Amino acid sequence: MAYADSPKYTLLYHPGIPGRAEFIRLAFEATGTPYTDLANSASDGYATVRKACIDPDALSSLGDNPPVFAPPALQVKGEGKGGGDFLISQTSNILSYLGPRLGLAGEDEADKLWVGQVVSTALDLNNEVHDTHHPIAIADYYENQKDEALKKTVDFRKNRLPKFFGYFERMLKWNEKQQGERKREGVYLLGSQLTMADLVVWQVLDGLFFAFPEEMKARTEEFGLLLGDFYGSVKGEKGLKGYLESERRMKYSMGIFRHYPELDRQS
Ligand SMILES: N[C@@H](CCC(=O)N[C@@H](CS)C(=O)NCC(=O)O)C(=O)O
Repeated sequence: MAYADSPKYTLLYHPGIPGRAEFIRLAFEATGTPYTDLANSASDGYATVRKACIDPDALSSLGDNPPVFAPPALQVKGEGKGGGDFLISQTSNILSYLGPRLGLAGEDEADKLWVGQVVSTALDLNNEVHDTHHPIAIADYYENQKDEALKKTVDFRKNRLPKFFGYFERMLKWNEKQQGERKREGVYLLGSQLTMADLVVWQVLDGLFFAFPEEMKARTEEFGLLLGDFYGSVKGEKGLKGYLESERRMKYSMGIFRHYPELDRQS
């Protein structure tokens, strides 16, 4: 596709895994926003991602943009300071940039900040999930840190999961009260329509269902509002449903959400 006809947004990330880029994909997919997923769509796409986001010696990125520490990054056509492309990184930063532009940040300034607050909390949980299988060294194999991973995961499942789930349920209950009789199409964390908060929390829950199926089954009764009503409602959202059933939705494998049966709840 010629540059002039290409979508405004390009996502730069590793190929073949949902990873942290999935939060950004969900925002595009749920709103029907065109985007290019560079490493998954062009044969030399990942070379560009590596140059822009992974080169440890880079003193700039994609033209005049500052260096990036790690993917994901978002390229926005023509929005750079000198008229070139704009490049930003850090998942939470990208999501707060896109939120108001895609209509996923609520209705006013307070909503925008509250959406950011829930998104940041869900991304904290996402990081803790990652640390269950890599508690010691990010660049080393899981097999070399199995004992520590088990200790970390037992605490995570026992203490951290219910703390995060309890918080998200309190958000759902708070929002239900705020909305009163207002008509809503689904179950939301903030306001009466889908926001970035719903998408990010949903994605972490979905990954947890894959990584710890036994733990999640056991928690479903206790957190029915979150793991039943909310999870099911967001999954069925217009725009998202088709994507989740499509081939574009990549499978979990060796990314943040991994299924190691020995780390799951033992019956
Ligand atoms: N806090 C960053 C974390 C970025 C990150 O850890 N990216 C991973 C892929 S999901 C990566 O490639 N990391 C390489 C590294 O940290 O050395 C974000 O949310 O964007």
